[in-house]
Amino acid sequence: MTDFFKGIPAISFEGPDSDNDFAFRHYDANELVMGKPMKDHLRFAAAYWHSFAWPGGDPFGGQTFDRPWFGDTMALAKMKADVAFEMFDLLGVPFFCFHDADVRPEGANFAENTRNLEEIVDYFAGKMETTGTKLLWGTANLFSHRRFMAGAATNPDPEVFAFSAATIKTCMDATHKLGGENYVLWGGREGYETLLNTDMGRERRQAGAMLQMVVDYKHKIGFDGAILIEPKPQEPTKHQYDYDVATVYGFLKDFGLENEVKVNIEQGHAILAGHSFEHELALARELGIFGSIDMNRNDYQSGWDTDQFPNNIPEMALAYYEVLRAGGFTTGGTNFDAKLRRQSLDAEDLILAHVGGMDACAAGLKAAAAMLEDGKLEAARDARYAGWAAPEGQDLLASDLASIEAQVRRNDINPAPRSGRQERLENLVNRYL
Ligand code: XLS
Ligand code: NI
Ligand code: NI
Repeated sequence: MTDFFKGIPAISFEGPDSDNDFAFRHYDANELVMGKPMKDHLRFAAAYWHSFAWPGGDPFGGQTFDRPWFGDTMALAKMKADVAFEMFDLLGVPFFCFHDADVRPEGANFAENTRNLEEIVDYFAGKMETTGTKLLWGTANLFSHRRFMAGAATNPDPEVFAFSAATIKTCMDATHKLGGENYVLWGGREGYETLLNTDMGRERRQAGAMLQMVVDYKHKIGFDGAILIEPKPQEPTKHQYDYDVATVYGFLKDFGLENEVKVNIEQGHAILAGHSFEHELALARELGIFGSIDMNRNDYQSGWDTDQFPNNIPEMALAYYEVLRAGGFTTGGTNFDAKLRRQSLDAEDLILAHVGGMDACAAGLKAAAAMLEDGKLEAARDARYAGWAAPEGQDLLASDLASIEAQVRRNDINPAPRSGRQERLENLVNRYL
């Protein structure tokens, strides 16, 4: 045991009337929701990078957090792992997620990076074995080091492409070895700052080739988790190629990979793209590429990714409603891609941020399940499209313009507009919260 979380109790469920800050009010891991334990619906994961690697900087100032494991040695990397697994245990989160650069010191070259990663992977394996914590996904950080300033797969320099491909391979190996359930590709700096120096067609083809290699390698090593792309519209580059779910789908279709790759959808990225979280989730479901979620909350006034812990239960209910309508998670889960505010210095801030986030997810999930089980929303939606269930409706889609014209004349079709009843449905949703 380290003494980082000294004095902080393991968090348990005490119910909505509890007065204890260090308790769950809504998240009761084994409570059945639609016949399934909440923990299996939500599949919570903690994000290593925000909780243990981020120093609390912003564009105007550097480190505010003073963590005993900050520094670039293997011994400190192991201390960081000790603390991280203590947090997973205190919270009872079943999963975690990491980038290579979060968990190992940066080496002098590729070989040293890999050695460091492998040593930490073995260390993780021991901890996962004793604590039962599992890996939701691994990923490669191909955006922080200066070599990646112009992108990884989409870099103008083939040597950076090679370094990136090799790094992805080592991170896929690490994820596979640790029994990870997914491998994520967030397009760090895969985008551009100015078209004046950018060959967009070439960069897209490079990204397509890299993704194909990732899929080929997955099959080669027998990794049966999902490969997930995480869309984001801007930041760090002015324009990111994986703008949103629709853009990613177009890219996958272009390279024939739509049956091989799914998406990891992040709340804050959806907002930055000018969508709602539920829009992105629903679209991914309809396109058959829904995979996993990065749960956080973006500031609606800022133009960057604020990665706050989620706490807006009505919004989260709408998100989990779409997740449930997708049939829930298979390999995916709810990863808290969320960080403390930089003034939240204390160890207990880190715990309470997750407690609140987990509780808000649980409350949202329960409301979403009630929305679905009650059936009123589904019935209202079905009723709105009822005309399409009739044979005349079905035949239309297989018809042609000239026949339809004749039909409209013959039957004197003269449609009468009907209310969309939006306010009624919004009022209904509020009753489940
Ligand atoms: C950054 C992304 C990142 C990914 C993993 O905005 O959300 O944290 O989830 O690389
Ligand atoms: Ni993310
Ligand atoms: Ni993000």
